[in-house]
Amino acid sequence: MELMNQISTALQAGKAKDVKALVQQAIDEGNSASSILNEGLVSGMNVIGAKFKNNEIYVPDVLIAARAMKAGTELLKPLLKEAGVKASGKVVIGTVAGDLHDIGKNLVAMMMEGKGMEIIDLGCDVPAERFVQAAIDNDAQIIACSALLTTTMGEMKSVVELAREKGIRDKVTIMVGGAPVNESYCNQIGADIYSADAATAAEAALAKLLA
Ligand code: B1M
Repeated sequence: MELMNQISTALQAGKAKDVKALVQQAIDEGNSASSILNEGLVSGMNVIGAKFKNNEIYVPDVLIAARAMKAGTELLKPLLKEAGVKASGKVVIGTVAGDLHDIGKNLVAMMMEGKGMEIIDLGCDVPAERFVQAAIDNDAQIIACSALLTTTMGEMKSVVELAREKGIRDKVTIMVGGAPVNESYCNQIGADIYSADAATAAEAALAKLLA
């Protein structure tokens, strides 16, 4: 637990090198990737989020913490690629237009990849047209949209509507997630699957591909 607190504290201080070393230590000591992720990295990022909300810290501080988070998650990437049931299938993933938050989206992509899916990662600030065109071009079975802002989550509805207009709605499963999104919003916009976290999203995608 002490080590997890150290990871969280180093992340809050934006010390990417320390985060990397501590995460490596935690791996070497046999901690599971999910406990390092949730009790160390995500818990540190939650503190950053609360301070940001209260105007105790500002965008550059958050960016530095985000960079430290990435340094840690990179090391966890191979470990999150669990053994077990895998499915082949293509997933187009991105953070919606106007939204630059990509940490959660990267985790979802990482975990889906770990379950054997081919990931077409469009990055962040992705307009509906790019999601839909990439799904058509790659013959993808799933479009996965992430949004972290209440002001951008509406873009997910545009993806659903455009998929319908372009005639691929019945061929593609549209998954949504991110802090302001919930099950009822998913239903409201006519998307198919809402997941609260990256592991659940990967499970749900796997179940869909195997169905
Ligand atoms: Co921003 N930001 N931010 N930010 N930022 C939030 C989201 C905010 C809640 C902070 C706060 O006020 N407490 C707030 C949003 C308020 C709202 O709309 N409700 C906010 C704001 C306001 C802003 C700006 C507008 C600030 C400003 O400029 N005034 C600005 C917007 C920029 C833009 O996008 N256009 C902004 C900027 C930034 C940074 C660039 C500095 C940076 C992002 C860096 C990056 O991502 N590369 C940043 C960060 C880091 C945050 C917080 C602190 C952390 C987000 C994060 O990475 N969490 C965040 C506060 C918070 O969340 N505590 C905040 C860790 C990550 C693992 O969790 O992304 O939620 P999350 O992903 C989860 C689940 O949501 C889920 O799985 C993951 C866990 O397993 N999930 C999915 C995510 N996508 C999914 C998709 C799925 C399924 C599950 O299926 C497809």
